[in-house]
Amino acid sequence: MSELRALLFDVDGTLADTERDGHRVAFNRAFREAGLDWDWTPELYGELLAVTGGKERMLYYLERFRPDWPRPADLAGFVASLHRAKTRHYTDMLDNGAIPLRPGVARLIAEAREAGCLLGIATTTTPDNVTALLRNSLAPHAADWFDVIAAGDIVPRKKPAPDIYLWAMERLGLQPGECLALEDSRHGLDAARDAGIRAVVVTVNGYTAQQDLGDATLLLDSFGEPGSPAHRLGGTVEVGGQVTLETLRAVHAAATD
Ligand code: XBP
Ligand code: MG
Repeated sequence: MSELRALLFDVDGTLADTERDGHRVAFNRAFREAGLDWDWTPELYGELLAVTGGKERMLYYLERFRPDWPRPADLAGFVASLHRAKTRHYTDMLDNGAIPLRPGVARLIAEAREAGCLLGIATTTTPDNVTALLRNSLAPHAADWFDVIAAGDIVPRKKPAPDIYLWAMERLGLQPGECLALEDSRHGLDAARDAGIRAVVVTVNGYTAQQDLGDATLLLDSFGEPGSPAHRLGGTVEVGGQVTLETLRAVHAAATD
């Protein structure tokens, strides 16, 4: 069995609950600014999360919900420019009042750093969004704590494709059996598993709680903090209220032996 060398974190939904009150709001601000009548309610946004990536999600919205909306000649260019505005609104929101990290995230990252475990990010979101979240919600130079930040368009196919995990592991020079992924959704779990990573911890949130995630190595409602314990929803590894590095080593052993 390989040693656990790296923790690979998803961002949206895993590090922080960014979708409903962060990304969704930023999309709507960009739409209003562009004079569009598009309005993504929390419920509609839940359906749109079927597609990862902001540009891809806008195209999916048009295709599925606005078939009659008159397309501009350069639709891809139009969507790319809307998406740049959305990223500006999103990073402004983070700079002006951070979205908090989910319980236990900062504690777990600190423990992993202390132990010399490598840290990576594997996300479909835009790189600027990742650094804005880390800077505002974790620490001013927290992006430097990560040995690899794999994000957004650096790979052609976003999750559930495994590409972003494969890219991150190649950069780290690690094999899938040396890594553990931390995710919040079915798409994320599929991406990690198809990249060969057996050890996957999933912490669900409002948008993913109803998904079928029973094959995660450990399924939880959060990583847990003192006074706000984690509850195990699936998997056999003991959690004891808080996910620690010891818990993750046990998850890795259970998944890879
Ligand atoms: C979440 C996503 C992202 C964000 C929006 O990915 O699918 O597209 O919703 O970000 P993950 P962008 O959970 O893998 O972090 O608009 O920058 O794509
Ligand atoms: Mg996610």
